[in-house]
Amino acid sequence: MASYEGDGGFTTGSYVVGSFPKDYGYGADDPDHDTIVTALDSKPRILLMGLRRSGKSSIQKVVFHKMSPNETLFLESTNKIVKDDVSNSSFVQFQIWDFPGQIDFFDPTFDSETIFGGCGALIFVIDAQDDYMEALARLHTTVSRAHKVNPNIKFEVFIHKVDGLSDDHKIETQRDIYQRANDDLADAGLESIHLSFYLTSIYDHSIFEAFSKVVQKLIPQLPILENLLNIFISNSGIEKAFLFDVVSKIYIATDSSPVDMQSYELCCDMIDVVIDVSCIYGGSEDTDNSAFDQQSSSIIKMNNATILYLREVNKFLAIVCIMREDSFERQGLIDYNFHCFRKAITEVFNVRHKHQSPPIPSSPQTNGILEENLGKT
Ligand SMILES: Nc1nc2c(ncn2[C@@H]2O[C@H](COP(=O)(O)OP(=O)(O)OP(=O)(O)O)[C@@H](O)[C@H]2O)c(=O)[nH]1
Ligand SMILES: [Mg+2]
Repeated sequence: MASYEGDGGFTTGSYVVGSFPKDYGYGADDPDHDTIVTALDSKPRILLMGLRRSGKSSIQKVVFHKMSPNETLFLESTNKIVKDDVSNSSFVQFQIWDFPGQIDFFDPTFDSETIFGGCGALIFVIDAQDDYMEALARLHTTVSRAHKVNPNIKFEVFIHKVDGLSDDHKIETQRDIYQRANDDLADAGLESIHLSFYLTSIYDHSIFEAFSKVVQKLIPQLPILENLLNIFISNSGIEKAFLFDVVSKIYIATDSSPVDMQSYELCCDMIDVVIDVSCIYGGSEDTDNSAFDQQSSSIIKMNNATILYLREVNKFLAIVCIMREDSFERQGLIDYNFHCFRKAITEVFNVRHKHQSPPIPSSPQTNGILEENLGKT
C-alpha cells in the first residue's frame, strides 16, 4: 500500500526559521544562533492548571514526550511547578508549566505577577469523568485572578478524559460546563473574558488537535500561513493540507476548509509511518536527527483513490496533503507549486529577522509573491 520515496528535488539548503518575533521565542533552527539565546527567557508560556488528577501531566507527557497513554497511569502526582522547555527539537518553541493540582493562590510564595505576567495561554483541565463542580469554582478563581494580572492571556478549557463518555454525554457535559463557567463570569461582571472549550482525551488525537489550536493562537503569522496554504492547494488540486510540527504532530496551520478529525488522524499516522520507516531503514549515521531531513518525502496511495503526500518544508515542519489520485497525475506541477510555497514560507519567517521589528507583512503582498510564481492546474 505504501510507497516511500527519497526525493532529491527542490532542496535548496537548510531553511532557517529565525524570524518569529523574539518575544515569542521562535528562534533559529540552529541552536548556536544568537537569536535563540536572547529568546530563551522570553519564550511564550503555556500554563497547565486544574484540580489534582485531572490529567495535566499526562497531557504534557503524551503530546510532547511521546509517552504512551497507558504509561500515564503510573505518573506520580506533581508537587511543584514543573517547567518544560519544548524547544530543542521542535518548531513550536515555548515553555509549558505543569502545576500541582492543589495550588494555593493565597500562599505568599505564589507570585501571580511573575506566573501570569509572561503567560500566553492558560489551559485549565477539567476531568469530565468526575464531578466537576469544584473544578468550575477553581476555574473561576484562576481565570479572574490571571485576567487581573494579564488581560492578554488566552483561556483554554480542556474538558478532559472524554474517552469514557458516550457521544450524547460529551455534548451535554460540554454544554453544561460552558453554561456554568460563563454564568459565573457574568455574575462577577467579567463577561469580557473569553473561554474556549475543547473535548479532549489522551487516548485519541483530540488532545493533539486541541493543543494545535492553542498553539496556533500564539503564532502571529497564522493568517499568512493559512493564506499561503489556500493558494497552494487551490492551484494544485489538493483537497486538504496541514502544516505539521513533525516532532509534536501539532499542526501549526491548515487551509481554511473545515478540519475533520479523520483527515487529521490520517496525516498524523502518516508522519509516524514515515519517521518509523526512516529511523529503521534510512539516514546516515553522522547526523543525530536523520529521520527527518531535507530529503524527506513520501507518497501513500490509499485504496479509495486518495493520495497522501508528505514533503519536508524545513528542519521542523512538514506539509501533508490529501488529494484525489487523478490530481496527483500532475505531480510536476504540485512539486513546482510546493517549491514556491516553501520559498514564500521561508520569506515570511525571514522578514522579521531581517528588519528587527517591522509589522507582519500584509497578506496581499505575500499573495503576490506566490501567485506570480504558481503554475495553474
Ligand atoms: N481515561 C483517561 N484517563 C486519563 C486521561 N488523561 C489522564 N488520565 C489519567 O488520569 C490520572 C491522573 O493523571 P495526571 O496526569 O497525573 O494528573 P495531574 O493533573 O497531573 O495530577 P496532579 O499532578 O496531582 O495535579 C492518570 O492515571 C492518567 O492515566 C484521559 O484522557 N482519559
Ligand atoms: Mg501532575
